[in-house]
Amino acid sequence: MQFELRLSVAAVLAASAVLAACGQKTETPAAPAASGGNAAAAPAADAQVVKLASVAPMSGSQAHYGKDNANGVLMAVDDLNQQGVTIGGKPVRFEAVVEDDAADPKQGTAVAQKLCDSKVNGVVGHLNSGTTIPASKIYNDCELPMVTGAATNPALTKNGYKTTFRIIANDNTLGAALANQAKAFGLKRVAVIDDRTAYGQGLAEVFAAVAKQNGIEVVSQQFTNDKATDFMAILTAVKAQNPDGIFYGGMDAQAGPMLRQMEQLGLTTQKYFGGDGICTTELAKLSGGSKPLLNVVCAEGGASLTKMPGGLAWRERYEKAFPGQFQIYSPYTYDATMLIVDAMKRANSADPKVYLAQLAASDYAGVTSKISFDETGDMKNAPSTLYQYVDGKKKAMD
Ligand code: ABU
Repeated sequence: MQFELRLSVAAVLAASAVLAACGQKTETPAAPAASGGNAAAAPAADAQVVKLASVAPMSGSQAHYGKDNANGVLMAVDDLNQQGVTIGGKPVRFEAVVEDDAADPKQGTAVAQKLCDSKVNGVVGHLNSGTTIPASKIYNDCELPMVTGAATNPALTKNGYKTTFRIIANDNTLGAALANQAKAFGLKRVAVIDDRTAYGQGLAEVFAAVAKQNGIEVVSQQFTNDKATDFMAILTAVKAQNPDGIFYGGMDAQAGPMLRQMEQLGLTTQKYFGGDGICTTELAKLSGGSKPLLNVVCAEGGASLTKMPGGLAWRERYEKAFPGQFQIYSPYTYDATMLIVDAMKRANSADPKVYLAQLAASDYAGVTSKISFDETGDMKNAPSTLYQYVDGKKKAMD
């Protein structure tokens, strides 16, 4: 399913019901919500239009991540329109363009080409490393900057593309942090499972390599895929090796049912490690209150909300605008949107070819962190945080 939205925060709430009902493109008039309804500051109807795209899975089992990502962009666009931004001396009206790549690499490249052809001014996305890496070539070819706040495979920034930026820590950091925590727990034998995606496989390889360096034996390696829901066979094979920890490289749509099936097999004492892909609000629901949720340790490539410069106040505003929809990446997609516009302002231009140099030179104080980039487009000094689930809620370990 592909669709496109150009609307403000409140409008997307109304639109989502329409989308769910008929799966069609929809457009809805602006109606500020996240800003507190300060309509007086809204830009003139004849202002220059600057289009900012959010690309993520908006359909399928990962739609909850995509919705959260899009919400971050919508909230930023609403805030910008309330601020009354001028670029190159002209007032600007920002529009969010929400695209669905369905977590599918082919659909991801098709969407990227569509955004190049339709001449949007900047891209926030994609979410999955498996879609972001191939899409990054297309954006580079059409000189359209993309900033991801979710895709963590280190390879994303290794192609020399000047248009590719990431504002969270990558999987080298996350995999190592998890393997070091396994050592700190005193674990000796771990099983490693991954979903064979660019993200899941890459993260599992980092975890396994650092675990081995830490003197931990990898006693079983198993593979699944990002559509699977039945893990009984691989968990039975894992159980036979008697591990004291299980690592899963993949997303929450698989990790949730896997935790339930671990309980059914009596795998209730093993620590369960995963990256940011499982570190969501949704994991608690998907695991159905099973005991192994208490054993989860997941790593995220940023500071906890309490340690983010503007985290808690921002989170409160998000909850008002999008009740019950917070997952994980929306603070980053919010900052990515603001970061792109900050570069436009400093360049006095919304032309991607003109503001790109300013984006690369960013030194931006965001809600999540101070953001600047190394020469590859990766964030400098990106923090990371380990979490556990307490009473069904994600809680930072430090
Ligand atoms: N970073 C986890 C989920 C997105 C991805 O990298 O595939």
